Amino acid sequence: MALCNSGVMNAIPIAIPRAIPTAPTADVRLVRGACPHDCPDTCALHISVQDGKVVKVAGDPNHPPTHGALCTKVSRYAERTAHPERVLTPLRRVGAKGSGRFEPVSWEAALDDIAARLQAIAARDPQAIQPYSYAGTMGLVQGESMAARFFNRLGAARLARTICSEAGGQGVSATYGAKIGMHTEHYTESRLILIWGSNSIASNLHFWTFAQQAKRDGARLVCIDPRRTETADKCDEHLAIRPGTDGALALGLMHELIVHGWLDQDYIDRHVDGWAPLRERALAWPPERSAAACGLSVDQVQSLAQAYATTRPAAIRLNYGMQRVRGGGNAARLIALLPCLIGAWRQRGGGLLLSASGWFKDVKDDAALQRPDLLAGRQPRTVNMSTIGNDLLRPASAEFGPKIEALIVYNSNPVAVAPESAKVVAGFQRPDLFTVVLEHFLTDTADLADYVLPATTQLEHRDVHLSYGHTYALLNQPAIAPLGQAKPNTQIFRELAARMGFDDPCFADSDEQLVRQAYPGLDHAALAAQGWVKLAIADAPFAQGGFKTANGRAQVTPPGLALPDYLPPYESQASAPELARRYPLAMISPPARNFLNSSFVNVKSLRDIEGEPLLEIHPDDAAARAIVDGAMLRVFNDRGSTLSRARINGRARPGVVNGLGVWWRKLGADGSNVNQLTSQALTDIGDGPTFYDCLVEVALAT
Ligand SMILES: Nc1nc2c(c(=O)[nH]1)N[C@H]1C(S)=C(S)[C@@H](COP(=O)(O)OP(=O)(O)OC[C@H]3O[C@@H](n4cnc5c(=O)[nH]c(N)nc54)[C@H](O)[C@@H]3O)O[C@H]1N2
Ligand SMILES: Nc1nc2c(c(=O)[nH]1)N[C@H]1C(S)=C(S)[C@@H](COP(=O)(O)OP(=O)(O)OC[C@H]3O[C@@H](n4cnc5c(=O)[nH]c(N)nc54)[C@H](O)[C@@H]3O)O[C@H]1N2
Ligand SMILES: [Mo]
Repeated sequence: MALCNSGVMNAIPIAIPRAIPTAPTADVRLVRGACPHDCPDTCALHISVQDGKVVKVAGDPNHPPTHGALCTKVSRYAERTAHPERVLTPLRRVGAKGSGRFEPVSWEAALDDIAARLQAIAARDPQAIQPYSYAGTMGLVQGESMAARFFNRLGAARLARTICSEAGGQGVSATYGAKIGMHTEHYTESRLILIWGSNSIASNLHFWTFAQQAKRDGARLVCIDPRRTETADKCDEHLAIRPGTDGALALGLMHELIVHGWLDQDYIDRHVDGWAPLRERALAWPPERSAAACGLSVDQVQSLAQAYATTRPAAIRLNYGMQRVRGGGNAARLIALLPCLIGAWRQRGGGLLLSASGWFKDVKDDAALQRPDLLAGRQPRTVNMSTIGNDLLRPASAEFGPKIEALIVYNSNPVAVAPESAKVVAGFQRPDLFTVVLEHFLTDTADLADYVLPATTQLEHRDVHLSYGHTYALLNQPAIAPLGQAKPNTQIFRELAARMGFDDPCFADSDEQLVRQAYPGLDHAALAAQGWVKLAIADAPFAQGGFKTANGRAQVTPPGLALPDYLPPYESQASAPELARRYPLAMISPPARNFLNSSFVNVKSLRDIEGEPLLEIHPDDAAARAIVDGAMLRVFNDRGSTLSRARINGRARPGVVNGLGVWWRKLGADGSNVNQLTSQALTDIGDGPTFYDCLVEVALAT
């Protein structure tokens, strides 16, 4: 890696390195891999192996979107894999649930007992068995392949995987027909970039490299974020919008585009359906109204509109931070229309990117991998992962169906990451709930399990990847043998299937076969040789329209949806004044830079950088409560309370506090984390969580 000797991108890079060959020494074997984490960047990895041990994890300098640089977290991936606290044998609970006391058992004993318990429940109603998984690994094979086959064959309840991106993802898909957008590399050519709801330096580092390149070439960067993030620090302008008001800003911008004659009417006429009624609605949003809703100045709204309308190419990097609020789906739809209104798509450095994952639909085959046909016509109920707190506590009813009797968790840490933790914890603590957790570590969730099964990490198993931030498919080859008795998720479900008597041939498919089934449309020889393959996508994909909607036009009001509008947060001064009298501060809980959701919180070198759970607060809000920097705070609302250290560092805007997440509860100050405060209310579109739609009050802890 040409930027810094360690190969670690701790600091902001100064140039995009040119491809350089990697030259392993004689006894060091190079294995091509992919970073498995839930991040838009999905880096291509070069893993150096010597004597059966990983000696180095580096970026692949030839992979165009990630160009050899790794984040601080993943450059320490070997440390995470070899961590002394890895779970390396199956564990069975001894003592009370949640006591955290386990004994090692053999795989045979664990799987025999689990299969027997599941069979007994399934004999009554398989829908009482609930899988719970998310993107702990984003691999298509270790994510949802054998596991999905297993649960489909069983007829278990289904899971609505909403915890992250449904509101924004569905909002953009409704508009463009899929989760598709600009190529990340082309942001180097943009002359204006709106970084909207994204702390790119923390969560989309390689995009940031391209944005920096653009900036050096004269581009203007504008950050739209309630928090003055590390990214905002480095932009030309920061608009510290109130949480959950992005839709009002988009409507204010549209107003200006209309009244100043800045619309690309030709692009709209050719490539957009349904603009006329939205045009009327936007005319009711003069900059004064928009600015008042967003907590910005009128001038900020006007100048942003002017810059956006008059600079080419103009690009938006939208990220999921703006959609974890009541109106997140509508806001994403409104923002997704902006590049259509000014014809920004005509240039490849213009347009918008929220997610690129929809591009991969053309080459992958989820049905071959997950086999929904194994449901054989059954339609089990679906439980929303964002309301697992409520649903674990629900009794059987005609509407809900059976009580949840068993929970199988893999690739997720719901006790730490799901909203309204008091209920999530109470649910997991139910003595009559049978819980199995496939994990690397004894997370907060694993602590509440009946069985913990040791899973392999990315260095120990095979997988194949897509990306939601670029347009390259990647292969991950196993670098080392599984540590201890760890097994890949696929193998654990294969062995469980055998014990359940599932003899369909698909349960015998190997991981190599699953890799091919996942991507029938790819050149697997090239994938193996190079580690990654670029998808064939036009440079300026919508220059002539060609969205993935039914008629190829962007949709203002797709079938089944209302005309997009600004929906204020559930919880804010303006929309819930009664609640705001008791809880006057809006809390957002964006990720701490050195954690990835709750992953890496247990890696000490990274936890030491973050220190402890922090709550950033504006000096005025602090002074009003006699809070000084470094004071221990109690943060609370009707749902609960948590302790955090006060940080008065200029990053919080008035009226908003930033509780950086997502800490493991047991490593926090009082055995809880920010999700003690967040609510299970759902977004307007997609039934997603509303982590950043949350009023709190703060007081000195006594
Ligand atoms: N280091 C690191 N990288 C990550 C992650 C991580 O936890 N750590 N998480 C990964 C995951 S799961 C995802 S989904 C992706 C994307 O992950 P996101 O969680 O979207 O990551 P951020 O880029 O931090 O974006 C959140 C930003 O949105 C801001 N924000 C909060 N509320 C609002 C609002 O109402 N409006 C606007 N405009 N902004 C708001 C926050 O202050 C924050 O800066 O990143 C991934 N990458
Ligand atoms: N307050 C608040 N809460 C949030 C967010 C926020 O911004 N604020 N962000 C939300 C978002 S965007 C998301 S995506 C969710 C993420 O929530 P999760 O998807 O639960 O992500 P992680 O917390 O990283 O937990 C993933 C777990 O999977 C395990 N794992 C990794 N690889 C494997 C594997 O190969 N096999 C097995 N069996 N396990 C594996 C890891 O060890 C880790 O414990 O959190 C959400 N929660
Ligand atoms: Mo996410």
